[in-house]
Amino acid sequence: MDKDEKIDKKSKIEDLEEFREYPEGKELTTDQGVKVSHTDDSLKAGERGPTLLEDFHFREKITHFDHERIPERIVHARGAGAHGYFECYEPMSEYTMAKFLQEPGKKTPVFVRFSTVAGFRGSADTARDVRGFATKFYTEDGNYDLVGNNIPIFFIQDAIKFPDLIHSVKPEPDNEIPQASTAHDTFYDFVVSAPETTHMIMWALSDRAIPRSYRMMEGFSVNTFRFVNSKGKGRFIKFIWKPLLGVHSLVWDESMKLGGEDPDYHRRDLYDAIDNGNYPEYELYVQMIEEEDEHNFDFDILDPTKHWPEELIPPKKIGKLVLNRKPDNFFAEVEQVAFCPGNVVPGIDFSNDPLLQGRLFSYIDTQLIRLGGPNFHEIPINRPLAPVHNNQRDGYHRHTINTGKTSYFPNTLGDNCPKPVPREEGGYVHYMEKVEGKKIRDRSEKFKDFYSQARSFYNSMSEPEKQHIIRAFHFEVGKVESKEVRQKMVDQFANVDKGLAVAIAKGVGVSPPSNGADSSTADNFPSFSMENTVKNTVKTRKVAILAENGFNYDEIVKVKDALKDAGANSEIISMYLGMIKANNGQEIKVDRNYISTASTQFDAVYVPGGKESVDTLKKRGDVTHFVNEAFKHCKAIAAVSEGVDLLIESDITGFSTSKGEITSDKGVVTAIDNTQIKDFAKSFIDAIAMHRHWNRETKEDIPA
Ligand code: HDE
Repeated sequence: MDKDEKIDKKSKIEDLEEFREYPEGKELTTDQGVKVSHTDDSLKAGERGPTLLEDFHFREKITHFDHERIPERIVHARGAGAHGYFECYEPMSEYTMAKFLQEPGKKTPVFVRFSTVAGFRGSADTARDVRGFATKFYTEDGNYDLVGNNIPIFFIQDAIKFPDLIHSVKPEPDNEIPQASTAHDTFYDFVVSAPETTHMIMWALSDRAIPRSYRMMEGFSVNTFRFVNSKGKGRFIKFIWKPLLGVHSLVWDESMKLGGEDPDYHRRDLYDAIDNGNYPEYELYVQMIEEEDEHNFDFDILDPTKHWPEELIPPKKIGKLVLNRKPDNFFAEVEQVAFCPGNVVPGIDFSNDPLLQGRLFSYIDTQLIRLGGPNFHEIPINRPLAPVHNNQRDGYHRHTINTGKTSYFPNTLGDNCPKPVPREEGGYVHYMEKVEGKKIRDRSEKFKDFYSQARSFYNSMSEPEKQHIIRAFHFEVGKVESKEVRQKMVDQFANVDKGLAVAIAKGVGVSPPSNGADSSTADNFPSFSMENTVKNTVKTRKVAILAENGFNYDEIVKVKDALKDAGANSEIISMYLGMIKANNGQEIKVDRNYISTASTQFDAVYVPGGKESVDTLKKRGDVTHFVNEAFKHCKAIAAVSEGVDLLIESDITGFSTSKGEITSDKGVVTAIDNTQIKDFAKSFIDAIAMHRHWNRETKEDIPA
């Protein structure tokens, strides 16, 4: 088989087949392949006697169990992954020789792992945090890892501070509190002690840090890399993944509740989407800066706390990622996958970004301890599809059986094999950047501007986004016990915007600043705001339909069908699981009851009519809570005929209804009669596509 044929979108899946084990119809054996006759009792000296050492089956079973755990990742411990492929859109040969970016339509297998940073492996998915977005491309030139995050910048400028940052954010060492949360003293103590964190804190306290789904967040390389073409010309680059469904968030109250109601919310969403054939899709963009323009920006392009605004450095769309297969085994694939930003292929190279330089060391170092030795590249999920030949030998868990006598180079006994490959034939040659300078521990002047882009970020936010940021500060800084740290936070963020600092101070019981910056004079970059994202689809959205016996059959079926046609899923919520009967005698299956779900697990709520059904709903506190909460979280809510009475009796305010008309008011869609049910469904779908209706000013007064 020729190489190009081999590395297509399916080949990693096929490569893994050799390692898959299927228990169906199989006999029980020991690890040595000996068939086991009895596994319920250990071998004893008499029925009531001691267990015997010679029971090899017992010893093997217990020993293996005792060693099942490996250390979790020191950061990004909590995650989920999926297989898929990357498809190149257009030839990029002018910029890079990376083979997977040369031909339109060329598909390269990938494995992606999404993660949170701070929480332990068993922590909740929806915690406020940066999300990891790590992609392993199994290219014909070897593995390329794009190990990014869903926020385009980072907290610190130099890798040497990473242990400090992470120690400050992880649970405090005396009591191991809090889990998966930045809202505590040591983290904000670090923030005020290292003001380079300011810009990142603005992003981390924005809605970017509480994504609705892994399928609805961007991915950024964060660090500056380099494209190198076949002529050896280099350009500075950054990568961006953009989700086709747009960038959408949860609201904070919702993400906290989900942490308890469904801690697996994001991984469940990812796997459900793949099961339903709604494959998560993202397009890859690259931003490029010519070497001669390196110094033409207000910020240093090697500074990882600075974003490259799309308005200044327009991203070029170069391909698409599709995730279409769940892992078969979480441990074997998601837990054992080992990413490293240093895994590059010819055509992709590094910059001197000091955060990146440190990362190049850290990832391999951490795999050595986490995966138990230097042969982790042989673990099935990590194995390149490209051939591997070298003189590295032995070590723990070596799989390869190297033949021959020579394991050194140069040699004569082995015809000098394996032989180095010249650049023209695909050998990796590092970019020949000229480097000179004194050995110093310092950073460039532009690195020391900690506030300009933080101001731009704040100035680029819509009003609701600004309010969410202020509330996030109230929550986070409000949890800091040290008044001194709280005061310092206010003083530090006065450098971003005085109004912001005054608002923070009010919420956290410290003095407002007397001076401060005016962010409205800073640059405004619409690309920073999630307000300007895709809002024209309801694909994969989940709608809760609240119904009891006596519901109006047509009002459910027609709306359900319209939602399905638009690509959304709906579920019937009722008091009890089983079937409920419509007012025309037809039955419908209940998907969830109020105990097993909550409004937080849906994007929208629909209340159909049917007098008996609505009369039952109106009597129930958990139903009123359901609609109140959906309203508070700014979700689309629809009700038709008697269903409207439920909304009127709830705490939802600020919407109008009028007989004979379909009214859509801040995402509340109502129709007092059902004569135009199709148009009603259309208005509801439009309201869901908006994602959230942030303009519900009164939502904070809603008791839910
Ligand atoms: Fe990581 N990071 N990181 N990081 N990182 C790890 O590697 C590190 C940074 C990122 O799903 C670790 O295999 C240092 C930035 C992701 O398996 C570790 C520095 C970005 C993942 C490590 C950074 C990332 C990691 C822990 C400062 C965005 C999860 C386990 C210089 C571009 C990968 C592991 C997965 C994981 C070190 C900063 C992304 C300890 C020293 C910036 C997505 O090696």
